[in-house]
Order: sequence, then structure tokens, then C-alpha cells
Amino acid sequence: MRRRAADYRRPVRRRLWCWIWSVLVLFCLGGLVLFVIQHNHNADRTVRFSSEERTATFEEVNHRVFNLTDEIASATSFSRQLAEQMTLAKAYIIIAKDHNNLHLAWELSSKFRKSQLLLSAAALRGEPLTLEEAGPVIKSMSALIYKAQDLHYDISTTITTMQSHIQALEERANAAVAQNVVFGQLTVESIPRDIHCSIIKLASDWIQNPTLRNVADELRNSPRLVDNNLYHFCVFSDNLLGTSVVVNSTVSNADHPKQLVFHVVTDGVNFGPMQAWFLSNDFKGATIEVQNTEDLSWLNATYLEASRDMKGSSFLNRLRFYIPDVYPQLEKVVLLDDDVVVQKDLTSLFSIELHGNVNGVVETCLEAFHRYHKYLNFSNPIISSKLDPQACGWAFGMNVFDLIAWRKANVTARYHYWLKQNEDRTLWKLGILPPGLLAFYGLTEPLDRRWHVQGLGFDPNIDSRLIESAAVIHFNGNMKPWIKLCIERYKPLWERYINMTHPHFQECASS
Ligand SMILES: *[C@@H]1O[C@H](CO)[C@@H](O)[C@H](O)[C@H]1NC(C)=O
Ligand SMILES: *[C@@H]1O[C@H](CO)[C@@H](O)[C@H](O)[C@H]1NC(C)=O
Ligand SMILES: *[C@@H]1O[C@H](CO)[C@@H](O)[C@H](O)[C@H]1NC(C)=O
Ligand SMILES: *[C@@H]1O[C@H](CO)[C@@H](O)[C@H](O)[C@H]1NC(C)=O
Ligand SMILES: *[C@@H]1O[C@H](CO)[C@@H](O)[C@H](O)[C@H]1NC(C)=O
Ligand SMILES: CC(=O)N[C@H]1CO[C@H](CO)[C@@H](O)[C@@H]1O
Repeated sequence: MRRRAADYRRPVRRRLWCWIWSVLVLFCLGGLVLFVIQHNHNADRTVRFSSEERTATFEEVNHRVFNLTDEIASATSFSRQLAEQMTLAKAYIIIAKDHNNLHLAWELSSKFRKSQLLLSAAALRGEPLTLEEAGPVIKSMSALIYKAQDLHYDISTTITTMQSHIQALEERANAAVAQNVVFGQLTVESIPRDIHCSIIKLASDWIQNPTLRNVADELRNSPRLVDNNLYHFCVFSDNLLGTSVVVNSTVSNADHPKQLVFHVVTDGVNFGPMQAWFLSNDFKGATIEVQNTEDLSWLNATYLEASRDMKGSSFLNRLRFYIPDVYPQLEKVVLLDDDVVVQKDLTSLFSIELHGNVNGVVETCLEAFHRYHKYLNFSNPIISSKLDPQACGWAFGMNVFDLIAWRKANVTARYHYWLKQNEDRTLWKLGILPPGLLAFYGLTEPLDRRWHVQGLGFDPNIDSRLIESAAVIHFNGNMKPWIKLCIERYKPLWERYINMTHPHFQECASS
């Protein structure tokens, strides 16, 4: 009986291995493609440098990178064997941690680091790894991987972990591309010149046209802005095109656009142009209020002081933690980021039961990666004593906020509390998501995934049916639809909501 059982299991194991290896091969190919893309960026950069700047050192570095690429692609090289093992080891580190097998995870990590060191040493000196160097590491890593495999982790864990691992790597590769000099240049170059030109024309419209300003003044006192029978949306942004697409796509897909109210807050530079744009275009009768951060002076020294240490996130970004203060009469709002496109009527969001929670949001932990421990330092007792490291993460972009529950739970005070705890930056480093995860902890209601589909700014392989079924798609990531370096497949989804035949765009394009 026992033998039969063992015989029966073996083909399953073999299939698992086949599967793992095929994922691995695919993954390596993908990695290679990314590597080559990166390399091409480097090459691009070389071309952009003037001949004086093109020093020997620079060429040398590029040259070495190229040779390492070849080396890893070679079927017989030790670097390649090591790189493949590292991928597998990485996946098993995650699985082992998920199963609380910390010792195994630790052993694998230490071998992983050793391999990294070997590879980087080889890259630095520009020569392939030798059998003497690589042999012992490859052997001991094989033993560990065999041990991990022997612990019978089920196939579906392996599949999902591998997938999310690949996704996370892609994310990181894209981030690396973004930090690239080339990317910086592209971003600046590709905020198209004619858009700059149009924004200036809109600013002068605002200054020169008293009718526009009168209409805006009237709107400021409109009872619709505080009417809780209407549907209220907030957009805080300095990006005119992005904000216009958010508003236009929302009204274009609404069953009753006249019942929608948009509360846009922007900075001093964009205030005039946004006013002029929203007043002189047709948004199907929706109410659109534009405010200037400079006029939110009551968000006074106390509050600004509390978020003073939030380096790297602008005032507009942080404003989301003060929504009940900015709109004291409102009871429920939907917050939309300026890089989303709305594809369905959103009014039913407002009637979803939040069960007393403050924040209705789509969670992101379908992938094993996006849990709280990924964002926050759980070595710190302030965090680990109060939060569950496995709690599911989420992302800003489309949030339903119950402002009554918010005020009752003092979420803004919680936000201030966590900022204060993080004065020495040991809880998290950057961004508004970590303090958001903390401030809304235990006050979050998960929504159906189709309300908010993310990743259009970094993941080129999102399922078309998922995108089609999404109420809101989010271009989070670096490849925004308004820049040259965007993902072509998704660009039309955004572009169709901006009317480029506006006279200013026409004049600016031809000038
Ligand atoms: C700052 O604003 C808060 C909330 O609006 C208010 O309670 C407080 O009195 C203000 N402080 C100052 C110094 O104006
Ligand atoms: C919210 O904060 C106020 C003032 O800081 C405090 O009086 C009140 O008890 C707090 N409420 C809760 C539920 O923590
Ligand atoms: C995490 O918190 C611990 C305990 O406060 C601290 O020693 C460590 O430096 C923190 N890690 C980071 C990366 O800040
Ligand atoms: C709004 O989107 C529609 C497509 O649904 C487009 O025809 C129209 O030109 C857009 N309006 C503006 C002001 O961009
Ligand atoms: C686009 O803008 C032009 C000029 O403002 C306007 O005449 C036209 O009707 C708009 N088209 C759509 C589809 O909104
Ligand atoms: C494997 C490989 O392409 N190696 C290259 C490393 O750099 C030298 C010098 O340019 C080339 O001759 C090699 O072909």
C-alpha cells in the first residue's frame, strides 16, 4: 500500500517540477528581455552624451554589462546555473516564510546572498565564474532547494507565489528604468510642448475673461457643493489633462451626470488654467468646483506642522488625509487619483454597505506580496504589537470614504499619531501609502476587485477581459498614458476621453 502511494505521488511531483522549470525558463527569458531593454537604455544614454563626456570609464562599464549578459545567456555557464537557482531559491524563501519555516528561509537567504556576491564579483572583474568558485554554492543551494521541495508545499501555493514574484520583479525593473537618466529626460520632453502652450493660453483666458471668473464665483456658493443627495468626487492634482480625463470619463459613463459633483483641488500655478478648462468645456452638466491650495489657509500651521516630515509627497498628495476638514458638510465622497480612467457608472459605490468602516477599497493581496509586512517595519514593536503583518494591503486610487465614520474614528488624528511615531523614519521610509495603511487599519471594507483594476502603468500583460470589466482602471506605475514611455496597448483607453480639437490645442500644435 505504502509503495503504491509513493509511486502514485511521483508523477505529480515530476509534473510540478516540469511546471516550475518551464516557469523558470520563461522567467529567465523575460529577465533577459528586461536586461536587454535596460541595456538599450544605457546605449541610448551613451549616444546622448557629447563626445567629450564619453569617457573611457563609461564605455568600460557598458562593455562589462554586455559581456555579463552574454555570460548569463550561455547554456553552459555557471553564472546561468546560479541565476536559475537563485530564482527558485527566492520563490522558496517566500514559501518557507509563509509557512513559518524561518530556519529554512534563513538558510536559503544566506545562500542567496552568497550567490549574489559571487555574481557581482564576476561582473566587476569581467570574467566568468569558475567551477571552483561556483561549485560549492551551487551544490549546497541544490541541497536546500531539494529540502524545500521535499516539504510538500502544495502546487497552488507554488503557482501563485511564483506569479506574484515575477510581477514584483517586473515592478522593480520598471522602477529601475524610471530612475534611469533616459527616463527622466523622456518625462520632461514628453509632457508635450503643445500642452504647456495650451496651459499658458488657458491661464490668460482666466485672467482676461471676467465672465469666467463671475461664473466661478457663482459656483462657489452653489448649494449643490454641499448637497448630500448628490454624488461627490474628490480629485487633488496639478495635472490638468489627467484631471480632465478623470472628470470626463466619470461623467461620460454616468447614467445621470447632472447628479455628480467634482471637488478639484490644485496648486496656484494650475488653478487658473483648470478653472478656464472646466468652465469652457462640456462636462454634461456635472458640477465642478476648483480650489487653490493657497486658499486652504485654514489648513493652518498646526496641521502642516503635523505632516511636515512627509518628504517626497506633496501637499496635494497629503490632502487626502484631511478630506473631512476640507468638506465639513459632506458625508460620503469617492476619492479618485489623477491617473485613473472611469469606465462605468460609479453611483452605486455610494450605496455599498461599509459596515461602519471608513474606507471602502479594493485590496491588493491577491498576490502574496502586498501584505502589511511589505510596507511597514515589523521589527519595530510599535508596529508589531498593534498590527497583523499578514493584513491585506490596498492602494489609493479609488476609495469610498464615509466621512461620518471618519470623524467618529478620528482618522486624521490617527494619521498624525503615526507621523509622530515615525519621526525617526524607522517605521517606513517614504510615501503616503504606509501612513494610510496605518491610519485606516481596521477601518477598511474590501470591495469587489472589478471596481479598481491597477497596474496599467507598469504591467503590460493585464487580461483584456479584466480591463473591460473594470469600473475604474488605474495607471499606477511610471508609464503614464500622457508620456511617451507608456504602454501603447492601454493608451487609447485614456486618450479617448480628451478632446484634442480644443482651439488652444490646435493653435499650439500648429505654432
Ligand atoms: C488650526 O485649525 C484647526 C482645525 O480647523 C483649529 O481647531 C485650530 O484652532 C487652528 N489653529 C490655529 C492656530 O489657527
Ligand atoms: C477624537 O479626538 C477628540 C479630540 O482629540 C477626542 O476628544 C475624542 O475622544 C476622540 N475620539 C475617539 C473615538 O478617539
Ligand atoms: C526597524 O525597526 C527597528 C526597531 O526600531 C530598527 O532597529 C530598525 O533600524 C528599523 N529598520 C529600518 C529599515 O528602519
Ligand atoms: C470627453 O470624452 C468624450 C468621449 O467620451 C470626448 O468625445 C470629449 O471630447 C471629451 N471632452 C473633453 C472636454 O475632453
Ligand atoms: C471638442 O472641442 C471642440 C472645440 O471646443 C468642440 O467644438 C467639439 O464639439 C468637441 N467635441 C466633442 C466630441 O466633445
Ligand atoms: C562574450 C562576449 O561577447 N565577449 C565580448 C567581451 O568584450 C570583448 C571586447 O570588446 C569582445 O571581443 C567579446 O566578444
